[in-house]
Amino acid sequence: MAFDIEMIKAVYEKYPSRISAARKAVGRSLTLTEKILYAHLTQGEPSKAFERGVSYVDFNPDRVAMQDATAQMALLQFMQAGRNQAAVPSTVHCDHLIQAEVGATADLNKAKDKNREVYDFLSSVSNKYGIGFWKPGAGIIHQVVLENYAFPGGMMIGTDSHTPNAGGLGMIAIGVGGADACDVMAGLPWELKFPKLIGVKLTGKLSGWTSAKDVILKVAGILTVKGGTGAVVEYFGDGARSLSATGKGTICNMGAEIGATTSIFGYDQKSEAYLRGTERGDMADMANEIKEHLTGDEEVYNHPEKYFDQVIEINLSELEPHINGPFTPDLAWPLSKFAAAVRENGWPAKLEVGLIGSCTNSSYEDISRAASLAKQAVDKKLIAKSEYTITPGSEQVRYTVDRDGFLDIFGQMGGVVLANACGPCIGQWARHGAEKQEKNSIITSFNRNFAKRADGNPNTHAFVASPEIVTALAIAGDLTFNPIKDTLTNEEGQQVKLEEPAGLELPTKGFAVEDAGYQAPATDGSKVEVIVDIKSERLQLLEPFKAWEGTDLKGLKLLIKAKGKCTTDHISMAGPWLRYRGHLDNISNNMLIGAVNAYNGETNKVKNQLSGEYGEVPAVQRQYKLHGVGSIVVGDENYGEGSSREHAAMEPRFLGVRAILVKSFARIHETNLKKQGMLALTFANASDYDLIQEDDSIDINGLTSFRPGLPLSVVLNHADGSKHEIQVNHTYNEGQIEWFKAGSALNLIKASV
Ligand code: MIC
Ligand code: SF4
Repeated sequence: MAFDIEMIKAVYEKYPSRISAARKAVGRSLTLTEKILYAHLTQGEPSKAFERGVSYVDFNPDRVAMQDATAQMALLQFMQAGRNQAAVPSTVHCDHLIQAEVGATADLNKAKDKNREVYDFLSSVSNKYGIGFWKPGAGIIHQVVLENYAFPGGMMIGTDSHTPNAGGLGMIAIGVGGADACDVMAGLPWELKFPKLIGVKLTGKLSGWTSAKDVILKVAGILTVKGGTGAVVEYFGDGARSLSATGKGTICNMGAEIGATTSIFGYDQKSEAYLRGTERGDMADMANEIKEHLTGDEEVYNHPEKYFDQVIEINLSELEPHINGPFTPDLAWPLSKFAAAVRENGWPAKLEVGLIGSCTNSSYEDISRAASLAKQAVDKKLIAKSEYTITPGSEQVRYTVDRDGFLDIFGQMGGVVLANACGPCIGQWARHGAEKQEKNSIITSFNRNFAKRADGNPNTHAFVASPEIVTALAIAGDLTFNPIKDTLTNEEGQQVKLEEPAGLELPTKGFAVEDAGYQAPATDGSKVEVIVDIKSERLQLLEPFKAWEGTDLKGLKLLIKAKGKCTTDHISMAGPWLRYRGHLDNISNNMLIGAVNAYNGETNKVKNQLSGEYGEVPAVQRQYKLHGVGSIVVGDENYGEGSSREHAAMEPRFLGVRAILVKSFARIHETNLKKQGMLALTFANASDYDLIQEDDSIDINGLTSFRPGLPLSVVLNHADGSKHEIQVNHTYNEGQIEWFKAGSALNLIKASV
């Protein structure tokens, strides 16, 4: 990819002068995160230190990556932006829409047929605007990016929350909504609140059953699902240097689960080996020339407490394998404590399915280590008790592990190889019997395990672990099995023990692939036509949202007060709804259907204040819209956690919700709301959440003097005639207030053409 080499050269040329200017401006040594951020400032030479967690700063990312389920909306917006070409190298990856049912080939063919309209749209729109297109079957966005595009010291945004996977190769890679991607492709700077910095010092070395996944499972347990909000997690130390590049990718990938803006490792010999192993020796040579800039300053790593806002230390030699779950990725259990937890909590001990792979854990190393266990099972005459599936992350990995015999070993153990795609990780799983909603357990090497996510069954207890642990437990068919100490009975009635897994970081014979599945865009796309059928139920051209009416908002009806966890999966469920990701009207029928109503503890059942009757959330909201009545959604902590999908922000906007008022937001979701011209507000006093009543009509005052840093006031008009006035905060800067006024950020871009 010659174009990339030129781009990377240009980035690297700026490094020495920018870094020394930054060091001078800041007057101290620099972390790696700061170096990369300073090297990508739009304003040129850095002239001052930014206040972490406070200052909004403009950056020029080097790349944009989009996956099919979010690219549709991103590109529908980009089509409105009035540009001829994407301003920075960009790619689209078809990975989310392939449903796992029987196995790779059949599932992929079925998906190509079922999703033809969407693939044709994405392929032609990419072709038109100079965007690289990775066809269905090519692999999962983050793995394909790691193998082809990620480079040390680069900066990328991607319309998927696990974009930070590229941090494994030393790139600042951040998950965003489609509207942000649209801005960057339109040539505008990309804005980010200057992040806080969490340093994780890794000492020692992994061994035995422990793998890179356990580092992030442990960190998730320490920091919880909101502990990384607004922060970049930077890993360093001898232990960091001992991890493979793909292992580092796993850790950075799953950093999304602690809400981190991104995670990163410095450039080292393992990164170099991975670049050379993926036929990018020229990039490795270039990186070597400026390698002191591609890692944090020594002084920083010697005295991390002086440079990071928080420091965590983990000794890899003492780290135990972990299993996290159920229902949340931060409920971390060391393996030695897990069996007791299963018994005490009454989780189903019988393991129905073990699933390995996904964007998080599908490297050559992961697959070879898991295969070493599968081989033992076959050799020791153990029959795997659970169903077992393997999702390779890319066609290159799949082809190579097939060539090296690993897929065959999995087959002998009874494993089923699924397409190179997201599949069960995002509810694209035709799991037979799931509709019966039986209580059951599954374990995956994926990253998220929110309720209903994999198979739509709220009673599926999903746990997350390394591919090695998933494989061992699938062989045992039992969640309480501890492969480090327990034995299993084989077909011949003998007690056998699994030896520690073993594998290779990179294939000794190198990677191979016949057709990686890439389609380069036309050099001149001006003649390429993009067709969207107006009768389509899957694609719909966007209509601009209305500008703000210039007054305070009075009499908003409370649509729902959501209680507890309200992730983007609760706000805009994936699985069967992925089908409508390009059709705003149709997908809006899933709005908030998974959120728990604080007044009755039920999902998708809220009071319609116009009729007094209870109805489904989208239906009630459509009634408000029909009657021209605005509404408001109230939520709890970390509202909008999880995915980058901007549908979770666009749906309420489209259906006429005017504000989302919560205790706290997850970063991507808050930005998505702002971009779409919605009011994203937080309670100044979290306990005011309790004052909101089911029949409230709510006023938002202060909008005519809406200013950065100035709280707004909210009046709760209760049904009995009493009132409460409360203060609410916001984080809008000047520019973002303009988005609100214009009705959306896109309306402003259009106006600027
Ligand atoms: C996810 O893992 O939740 C997804 C599906 O990849 C999402 C993107 C989407 O909803 O399309 C994400 O992580 O951003
Ligand atoms: Fe796909 Fe799952 Fe990765 Fe999201 S987390 S990109 S759904 S494999």
